[in-house]
Amino acid sequence: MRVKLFTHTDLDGCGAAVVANQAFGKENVDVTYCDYSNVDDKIANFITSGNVVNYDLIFITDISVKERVAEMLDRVNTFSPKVVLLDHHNSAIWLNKYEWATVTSVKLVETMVPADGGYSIPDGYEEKTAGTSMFYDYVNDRYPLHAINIPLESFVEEVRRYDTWDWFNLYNDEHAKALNDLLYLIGREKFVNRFSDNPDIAFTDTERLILEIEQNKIRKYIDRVSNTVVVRPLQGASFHFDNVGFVFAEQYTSELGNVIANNRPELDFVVIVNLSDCALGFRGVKDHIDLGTEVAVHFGGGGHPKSAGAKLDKDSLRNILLQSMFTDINLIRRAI
Ligand SMILES: [Mn+2]
Repeated sequence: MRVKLFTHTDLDGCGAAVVANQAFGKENVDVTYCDYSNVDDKIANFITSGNVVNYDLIFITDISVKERVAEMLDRVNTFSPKVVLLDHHNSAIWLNKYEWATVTSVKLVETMVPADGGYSIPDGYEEKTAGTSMFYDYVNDRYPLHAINIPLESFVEEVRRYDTWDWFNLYNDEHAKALNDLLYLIGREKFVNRFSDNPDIAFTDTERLILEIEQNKIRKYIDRVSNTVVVRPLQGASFHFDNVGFVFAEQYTSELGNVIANNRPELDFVVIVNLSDCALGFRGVKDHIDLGTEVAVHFGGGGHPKSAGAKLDKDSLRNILLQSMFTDINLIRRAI
């Protein structure tokens, strides 16, 4: 059985690659990692190259395609039904019109609740889905002999918790967060190989050491950079805030923003200016300020109420530099 997998580049996408390797055997699986910027081209090229005939199954997980490519996939599937797309992003829900696509952000988990009469009645709750968990469920239903595997089940659940933020909102599961850290520290290829060979989520001594070194680096960086916050007013067409904390940083920006916002309650929120990535990050903890719809949109960005972002165009970057002390050498001297 030859399997082609197109999957997202993040932890949830990599988790699907681990599931595929475990279920079908690494030697039978070809993985192509995709971002939203290139997923349509990669899949369209795959189809037009005629490569489709070399595979028995074609999976697309944790990412979706635009209508043009969906139509191409539909033609492939009409000819030979082997395409399966599994995604949990609501923006792709329209793909459900194709029989080969399943897009859902929740699944009903059935539980048994003891009733008064001493017997159990079925009950359930909605659990957030992830690409990896949807793919695992799919494979487990159809190819159970390959897939039943207790460590893999725990791995899948950790990936799901991380991707849906259930790790933070429901479980306070730092291990799930560490799993994501490990991916970015050792790289996608090593990470996928490690968990394909051994899905046990208990970290080895070496992995623990790598994570610990990184944690120390983050702590030192945050200690150093959070001392450089400048408080300024910020005004837009529909908002005015007197105490906004500005900080320049290009690493660990989301951790940094959270720490400053939590430690400095006098600030309305924090703006992390990342000059090398031309990006602005907004972090806050105040319930009455919606950073996504009130503030980030003003900069052409968006996001969530307490965590949002925007891109800085080259002109804005130039303005920041022109208005900064770099234009006045006397200010620099005074600062020194
Ligand atoms: Mn995902």
